[in-house]
Amino acid sequence: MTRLTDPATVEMAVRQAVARTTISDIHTHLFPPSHGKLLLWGVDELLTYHYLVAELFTFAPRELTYEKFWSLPKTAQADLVWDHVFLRHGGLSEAARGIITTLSALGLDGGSRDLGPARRWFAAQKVEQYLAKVFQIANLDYAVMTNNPFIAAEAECWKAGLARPDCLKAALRIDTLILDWPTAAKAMRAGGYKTTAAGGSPAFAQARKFLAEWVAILNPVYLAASLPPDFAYPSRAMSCRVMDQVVLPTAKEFGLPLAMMMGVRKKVNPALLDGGDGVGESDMSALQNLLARHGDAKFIATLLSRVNQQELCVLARKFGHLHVEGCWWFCNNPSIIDEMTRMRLELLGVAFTAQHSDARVLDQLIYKWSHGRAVIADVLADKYRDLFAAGWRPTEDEIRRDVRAILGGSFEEFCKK
Ligand code: RAT
Ligand code: ZN
Repeated sequence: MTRLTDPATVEMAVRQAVARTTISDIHTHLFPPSHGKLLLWGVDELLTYHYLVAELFTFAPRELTYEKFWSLPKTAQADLVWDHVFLRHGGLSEAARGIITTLSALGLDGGSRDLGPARRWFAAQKVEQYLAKVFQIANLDYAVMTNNPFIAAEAECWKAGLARPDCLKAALRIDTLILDWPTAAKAMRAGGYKTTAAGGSPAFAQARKFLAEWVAILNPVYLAASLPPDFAYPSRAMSCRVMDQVVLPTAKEFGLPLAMMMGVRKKVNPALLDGGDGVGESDMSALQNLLARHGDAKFIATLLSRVNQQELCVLARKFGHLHVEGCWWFCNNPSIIDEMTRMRLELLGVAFTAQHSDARVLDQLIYKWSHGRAVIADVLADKYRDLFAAGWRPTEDEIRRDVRAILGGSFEEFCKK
């Protein structure tokens, strides 16, 4: 392939590649359509996304209590978000803009003040075909789900062997196991495993069997846990014993990376339900110690606090068995994605995954990726311009390869190595 010899052509090739590359979305909260109500989709689910419910309560009058809001039917909750976040105030937040991007991309009137037409349009969709349409608009090959065997409603669907489309891969989510052993032990006991609240070697051996069973059921791409800012390793805490005697041996046995999602202050405001968690700066020595002691395991990390991002990149330069991914949750905003993606390219080249959608509602794949692609294209265009100015002349193939790398390719290479 010929080398591109003028900067305008390079920029065009970069923007085209970002727009056209098929993305692998490595962290979502989607479910197979066969799992029924677990898979959220449609305009009322979009409007009641916990990011927007939290925003509603920044505006809502005092008479609208949390209890009152949660007691309403979904459509009435959605109406309240629509009224306060979009009609009485400009929907300028990232989550609010996302609704408008999504409706417009689906061919609906993004400027309408009336939810009626959108509601009628969604009511006429069939979920299986709609899923394929959303994947095609977002241009994804697959999305990785979050599969929690400690949630009974989820576990039942998997045990029933319901169909799963190829475009949805699993991730085995184990927060409960690491952070709340007594509850995990109780759930495993209910499944026939001899686990005791006190833990200990025989109970941990049973927990490893439990995980092995779920690895067989789900065929996950990785194991994952969301952890608080003060998560420490090593320590005398039960979480550390579970890590050493259950989680890491399982990860190593099956060659599965352990995804550390660090920095969540759980239930800062429990009344907001899913929207009630906050953020804190993580003690990165926990991750550093894990990496230093377990060179034979693989780790993926996404950090919730903006403050931790540089330290995370530096760790990834020190340890090849760490893969950095995503601008997570409160970092999934254009200004922060821009900053983080620049820093990652500057420190890591293309050995990272720029973003995951974290979509909880199927339709969110559309806006999370259209917004994400726009920022990533701007950043890459700048970086290629600087490289061109330094004397490098890339080919279109090389540009496409690098774009794919940060949108799924590097992750796949990491999982294979
Ligand atoms: O972004 C979110 O939707 C959060 O509520 C969490 O789901 C977070 O992404 C997680 O996976 O724990
Ligand atoms: Zn998530």
